Amino acid sequence: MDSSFAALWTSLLPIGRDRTTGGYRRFAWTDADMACREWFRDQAASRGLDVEQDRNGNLWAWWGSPGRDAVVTGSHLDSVPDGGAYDGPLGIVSAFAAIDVLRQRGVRPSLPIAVVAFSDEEGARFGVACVGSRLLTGQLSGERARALRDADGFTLAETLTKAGVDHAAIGRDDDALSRIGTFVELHVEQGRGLVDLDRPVGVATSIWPHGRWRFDFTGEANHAGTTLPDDRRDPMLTFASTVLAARTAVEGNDARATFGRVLVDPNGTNAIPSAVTGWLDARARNETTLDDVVADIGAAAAASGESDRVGVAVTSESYTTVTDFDPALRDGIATLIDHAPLLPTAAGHDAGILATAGVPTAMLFVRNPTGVSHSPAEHAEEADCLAGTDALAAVLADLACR
Ligand code: HGY
Ligand code: MN
Ligand code: MN
Repeated sequence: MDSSFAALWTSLLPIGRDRTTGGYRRFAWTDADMACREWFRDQAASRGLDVEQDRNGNLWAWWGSPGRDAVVTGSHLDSVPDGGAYDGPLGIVSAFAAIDVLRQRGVRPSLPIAVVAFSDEEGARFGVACVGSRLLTGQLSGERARALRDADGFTLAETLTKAGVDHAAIGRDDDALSRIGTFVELHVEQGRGLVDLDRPVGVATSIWPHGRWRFDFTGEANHAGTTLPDDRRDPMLTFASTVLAARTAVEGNDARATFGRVLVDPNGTNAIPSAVTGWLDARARNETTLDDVVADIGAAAAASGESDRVGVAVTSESYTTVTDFDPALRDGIATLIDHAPLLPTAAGHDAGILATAGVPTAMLFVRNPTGVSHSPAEHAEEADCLAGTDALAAVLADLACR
């Protein structure tokens, strides 16, 4: 059976790739993201699928008339800074390729099938992850979303207007939501679970609870050479202690805590900073552990701030509760696709947002030989991607041919 996977994959690969690092910078509503959206429309059009952009900027390509009980598959096209090629796009390329497989086999679904590209899953530009699916399900209000700002000070409202999206209309979309009968997201695995199990494809059991917190450290700018150590109010020092506290807080816990983004003001080599802002990404196997870890880090930051005479303010920017995927759907899918193994993940996904909103949802993972993700080194072998496409095609046929 011919597969269209390679052609789809190759056509998307150059968009938004940085020549120096080889990583992707497909941030929401930038030129690279708009080019990815154009690619999506072209791929849908070449397959005779009708495309619509919903009120929240998510793209849908329909095989069959949009309607209730639709079998929806897809993922996201945006990336983290210098992200890999697979996180997100693999789910969308595999979705189009799976439709091609079904058509080649002469499958005639009785339910509509849709491919969806959710907007701004990574939150790399405006700070909140899964903006498109959170708006769709009402887990993020239009009011809060409109006010989100990027690093250049542009609000999401201004950005949407520039992209031709009516920002006044964003928010929970019951019409779009009520059409989804089932959602299945295929994703590259962001770990080595499938490598250890020696299997190309797996099925998700759950997503760890996770969130993002902004830590603002406020001190006093002063001269790097002439200011005595005891006279300093150095927020970098407090930040550094807090980063170490994050490492300590996860010791012995099934938890992760990462400061991966930092802003320093005024950011001069020979000046003590006046302010440092760091963003904490924290995750854990359960919510009690997550809450304890974040509380420990906050307490450590406050204690260091007191001894350093530095102000500390912690703001929660997003929080996602634990997601347990629909057990019957999950087990049925695993049986259908060659008794694929079941595994949890600590990565967030639009599938988790939909599951939390009550949509029957499942996820397929495709083996990642190194487990590396959110990096240009992220990878999946083509044979495994084809196995993923075949598995997805089998799942879509099973769900849509009732
Ligand atoms: O950050 C995450 O967990 C996901 O990759 N968006
Ligand atoms: Mn990601
Ligand atoms: Mn992803």
